[in-house]
Formats: sequence, structure tokens, C-alpha cells
Amino acid sequence: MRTSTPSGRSAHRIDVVSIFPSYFDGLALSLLGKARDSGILDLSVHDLRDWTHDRHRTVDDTPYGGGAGMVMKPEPWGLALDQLAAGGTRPTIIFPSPAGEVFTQATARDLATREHLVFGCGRYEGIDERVFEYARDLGEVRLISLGDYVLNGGEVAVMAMIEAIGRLIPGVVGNPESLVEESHEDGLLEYPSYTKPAVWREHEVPPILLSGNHGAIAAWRREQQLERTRIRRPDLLDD
Ligand code: 6GU
Repeated sequence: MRTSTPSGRSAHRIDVVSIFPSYFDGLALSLLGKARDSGILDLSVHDLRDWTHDRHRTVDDTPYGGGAGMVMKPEPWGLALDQLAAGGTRPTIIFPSPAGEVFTQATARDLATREHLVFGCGRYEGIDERVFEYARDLGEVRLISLGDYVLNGGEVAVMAMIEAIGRLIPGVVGNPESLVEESHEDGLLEYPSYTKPAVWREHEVPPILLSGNHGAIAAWRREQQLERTRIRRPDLLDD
């Protein structure tokens, strides 16, 4: 059974395994920190080296077959995954990888419905391939990339994913309406926003926004969304 929060909502559990757990200290400062304190989000960050047993807390070794760089050893990962999947929650196990499926808002929406996520952050040239095979016995395994560029490790990618997923978990974002008008929620980029003053350094706010005509404003904003998407991200209009 998942723990219940004071609000009656079931908690979402997220575990992160990394050799640089302090990367994730920043998550506690964001809006996710509040959700965590109120019990909506049960987020734990673990040091992979806690599952090593040698004096040097070794997590990597040279690749079979030769080649550059080091590969993460399977044994610590096996013990970490065993412990985090204990209790039969069948977590969704996510390995950030530039060789994975590309993370989108749809991925975030899907993952926000999962009660238990485990993120395994690889470093060096990658994780021994058998870890991915083994993890399939414990839950659903997903390899997920942020996009077509290379980071040194999965930590920064996982922070981005947790922020995108976390804000879709009910109760994590204060005002649910603020979610629906964001870029990508409806497949289009967001419309431009303005606040006072109405004229700033000779730049004017579009007069329609001062008209009080809510129907015309909504139509104008939709036009702006379509126009911006056509110019900046025409690929989004193909779908
Ligand atoms: Cl998820 N990991 C790494 N190491 N590099 C990436 C990435 C992930 N997504 C884009 N580049």
C-alpha cells in the first residue's frame, strides 16, 4: 500500500540512484520541495556507492573487448534495484540515455501517473548492458533521452525529467489552471505575455489586450500561438 497524505491523495514515490547524489540538492529548493514536505511526493536520492562492498567503493571497470573509457559494474546496480523494487511495487525504471526514446510532454504526462519511478543515472561510458536486462524482471524499463546532444551523465537529464513530471502530479503545482496554458500542453507554443506599464521604452503592449474584449483576446492569443509555432517549431504542426 502507498502511504496516504493528509489530503487523502496517495503519495508518488521517486527514487534516484547516482554517484553524485548532491546534484539533486537543488530539487529540494524548487516547488518539488514543498510537495515533498507535505507528503505528496516521496523523493529519495541514493548514492550508488552505498551498494558496493570493497574498500574503494568501486562502481566502474574497463570494458570487455577493449575501447575507451570505463563501464559501470553490474553488481552495485543489481543490489540497488533489488532494494528499491522490494515490496513488489513493480516500479517504472528509467535510465537516462542519449540512446533512448526522446522525452516529451506526453512522456511526462505518462510518467506522472506512475506510483513509483526509479531513475538510474549512468556515468562513464555507460552501464553494463545486463543491468537493463535484469531490471526488466523488476518493473517496466525505459531508456529516455532529453534530445540529440550528449551530457556527461544522466543527472542533469533526470533533474529536468523530475521537474517536468513532478509539476503534473496533482497537488504539486498550486494552480492547476497554470498547467493547461503552458507551451506544449496543447501541442502549440505559448502565446506572448505582457504586464504593466502599457508603454515601456517606446514598446507598446498589443492594444487588443487592453480592450476588455475577452473573446477577441482569446482569438488573438490563439493566432499568436499558431503563428509562433509555424515560425519557430513547424515540426509541431505536422502532427
Ligand atoms: Cl538522458 N543522458 C545523457 N548522458 N546525455 C543525454 C541525455 C541523457 N539526453 C540527451 N543527452
